[in-house]
Amino acid sequence: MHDSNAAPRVYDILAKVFTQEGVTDCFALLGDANMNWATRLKEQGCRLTYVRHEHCAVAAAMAYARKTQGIGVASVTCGPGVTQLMTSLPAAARAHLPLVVFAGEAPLKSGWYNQGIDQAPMVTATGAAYHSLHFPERMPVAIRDAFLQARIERRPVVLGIPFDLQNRPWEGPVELPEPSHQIAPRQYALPPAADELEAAVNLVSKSKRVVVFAGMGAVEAQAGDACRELAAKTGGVLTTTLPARGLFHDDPFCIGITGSFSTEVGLECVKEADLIIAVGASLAFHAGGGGQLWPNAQVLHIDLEPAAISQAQHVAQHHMRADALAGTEQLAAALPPSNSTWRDENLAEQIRTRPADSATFDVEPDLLDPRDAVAALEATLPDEWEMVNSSGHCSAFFAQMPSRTQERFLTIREFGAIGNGTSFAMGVAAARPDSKVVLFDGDGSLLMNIQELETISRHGMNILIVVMNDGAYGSEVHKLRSEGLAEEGSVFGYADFADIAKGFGLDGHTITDVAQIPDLVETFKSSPRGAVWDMRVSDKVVSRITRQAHPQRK
Ligand SMILES: Cc1ncc(C[n+]2csc(CCOP(=O)(O)OP(=O)(O)O)c2C)c(N)n1
Ligand SMILES: [Mg+2]
Repeated sequence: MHDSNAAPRVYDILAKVFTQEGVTDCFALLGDANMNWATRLKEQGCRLTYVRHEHCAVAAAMAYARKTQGIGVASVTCGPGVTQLMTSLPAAARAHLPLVVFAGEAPLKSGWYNQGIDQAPMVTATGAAYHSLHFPERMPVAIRDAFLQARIERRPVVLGIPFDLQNRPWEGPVELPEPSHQIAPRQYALPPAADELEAAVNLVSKSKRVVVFAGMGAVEAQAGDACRELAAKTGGVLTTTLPARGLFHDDPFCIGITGSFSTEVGLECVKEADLIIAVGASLAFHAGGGGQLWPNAQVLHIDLEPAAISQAQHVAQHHMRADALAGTEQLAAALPPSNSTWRDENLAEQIRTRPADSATFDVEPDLLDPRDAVAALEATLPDEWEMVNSSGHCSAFFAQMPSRTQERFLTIREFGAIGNGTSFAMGVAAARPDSKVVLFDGDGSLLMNIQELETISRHGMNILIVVMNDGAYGSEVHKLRSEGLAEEGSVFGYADFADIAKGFGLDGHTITDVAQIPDLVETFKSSPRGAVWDMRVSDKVVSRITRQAHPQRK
């Protein structure tokens, strides 16, 4: 245990600065360059989740940051600890997630160190910021500034601190610097400028078929009700991006996600639209189908950073710079009543009753249609469980759970990497320790970081992993088949996840019939452990977006 009378070392003070920043959770994998600091941080009351791969420390911190709307903190050792982050850091940077990563650096005192590598260019290439801290007395201020930078720039900030410096006696001031929240500029809901509001009112008043399209900016600004009001005032419909899905889950005129995972009704609606009001959405390529989804619509972008060009597409012709809440509220309030006839009982019924995708496939009798599996999960899983969606072809099916709220949902997809599901679920579990967490993942993605089942088990996290096991890299299979190419590198057979789970100390079940699900829900409800459900699904069912993007070659 720590001798409180011992003269403090630099790492003691650095841990205190993190504690003073309000850090209550840190995801870490220890090595020479972070273990002393991390041990002190834990002694000061921070909860440490010790993962089995550094990638997963940062990925878990990403989900934690998203869920708490705070700063995620992770820690890795120098050299190989840092090089493991080359997939998670870009993912965090592109998703605009504020993180502070305490990384070591090789010791300065020796001319050579086997784990030494030039960390800065690798980290900055990912879009994260990198600061080498080489002057102990200034490190507390530099750490405080890193928290400020992460929050303001909404990206990861990596701190490289040579571990020989961390271990030196502290010779700096006794007083710690003021924490970042005390010096940060005030945040407030930026109202629209009068001329932009007036132009927006004119534009919207002239439109007959309005779609209010909300992204994470609308979620974070708590603009859900204001968007509903705006849609009602225009007689239009509501939709969201994939990460914001569920924001309007109980609105009869919500057409679900718009983008790769649109429903059939949703596609028809946006095709008919003459105006898309994008609220707090970055208008990413996939959200608009590369500009194909709404051929007849103008776009009004309400955002703190309204865009003309996004991801190389001309996405919006009209702009209103404002906070999502203030902008949407003021626009709704200023609009005259609409005479649009779009909203009617017929449309509501179509939204309520038509399947997301009505295509039919020849499914093997002993395997599940992924759509039936998801419908059964949707009907059975309790509303209050946190949901985490991962990646792969199966994510198109898992996205169709329209009764679930945004509040209890998380997906982070900006870098398009598989293998993050377990980490994201751990981040959510840490952020919401009193909730059960359900992860929906593919077999390939889960296997990519399967070692984290041990972390889930060891930390007693109450995570249920539902694997859509098609025995394959489904995304690749369907693309290879559409090209008429051999599928060999993408079909591996059905790994037995129930046994794998048990080997890691979790519960494991194989699901071959959706009728098993209600009993398994009851079992998990009363279980303190994590569990894996291995759902055996057919690889014959191809999602709409894959069929469209990769039609069968004639
Ligand atoms: C890190 C990384 N490696 C490879 C890929 C390419 N990739 C995209 S989806 C996918 C298959 C995922 O398989 P699985 O998790 O089983 O989901 P499925 O597509 O079968 O539903 C692969 C390999 C990727 N996106 N990210
Ligand atoms: Mg698969």
